[in-house]
Amino acid sequence: MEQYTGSQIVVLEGLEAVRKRPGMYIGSTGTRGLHHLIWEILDNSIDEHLAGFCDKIEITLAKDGSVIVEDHGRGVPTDLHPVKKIPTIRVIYTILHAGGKFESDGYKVSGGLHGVGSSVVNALSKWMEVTIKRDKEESYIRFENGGHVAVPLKKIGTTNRTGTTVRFLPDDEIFSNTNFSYTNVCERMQESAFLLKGITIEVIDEEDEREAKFHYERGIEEFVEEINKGKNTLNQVLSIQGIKDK
Ligand code: 0RA
Repeated sequence: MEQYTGSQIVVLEGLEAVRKRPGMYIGSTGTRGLHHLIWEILDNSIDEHLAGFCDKIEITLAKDGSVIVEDHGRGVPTDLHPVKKIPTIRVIYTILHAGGKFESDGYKVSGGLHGVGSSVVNALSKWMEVTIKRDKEESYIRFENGGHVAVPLKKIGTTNRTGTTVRFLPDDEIFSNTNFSYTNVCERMQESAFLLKGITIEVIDEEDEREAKFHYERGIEEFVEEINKGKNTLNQVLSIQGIKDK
């Protein structure tokens, strides 16, 4: 266990506030809230896709009840945050954020309920591990019991790839139900894949040994074709795309 400095105590107080009123951050502590944990983690990977650096995301529902979200983006920077002067990884996973609506980020279109992010998931998890592949190095950090650093960021190997893997176990003292629904996750991921044309999203269920892959080159056009299936349509799907003000 690490020694805590003043600013780290403030961080832990923030995460403790999330544990006191989880509903304020994720809507509920039932099945819906539980699944929101995945959507929040996914949010960062989708932002990386929107920035043009991530074409594949894998979600694994692991046998131990944890969820693994792996993206093939640039990887979370492993150095100090340029503004906050603490490791960027801690900014993302331990500091509460106001949420997309209040931060002037016009590119945030992915769907966390309140856009409050990964630190909320960490706060509501028994443990969370983040593995980063970046700059030819593989690095690892582990948090336990609602966001306390258990293993500080360290190099664990070398790699030629880039990306971020987040694995977390929802806290069963917070959630009334900690069973993720493969069907629910697949439905949401299919919708995301329709909206984010070109991306590949894979969902893997380790317990029941099944998996699904969602990828649509034409996106929303294919979504409309899907809902039109088996119906008499007046015309073919027409899609028009443009860019305004960049
Ligand atoms: C900050 C800066 C950069 C990437 C990310 C964050 C990032 C965060 C997450 C979280 C999950 N997956 C992620 N992928 C990327 C870009 C840094 C650069 O210029 O390379």
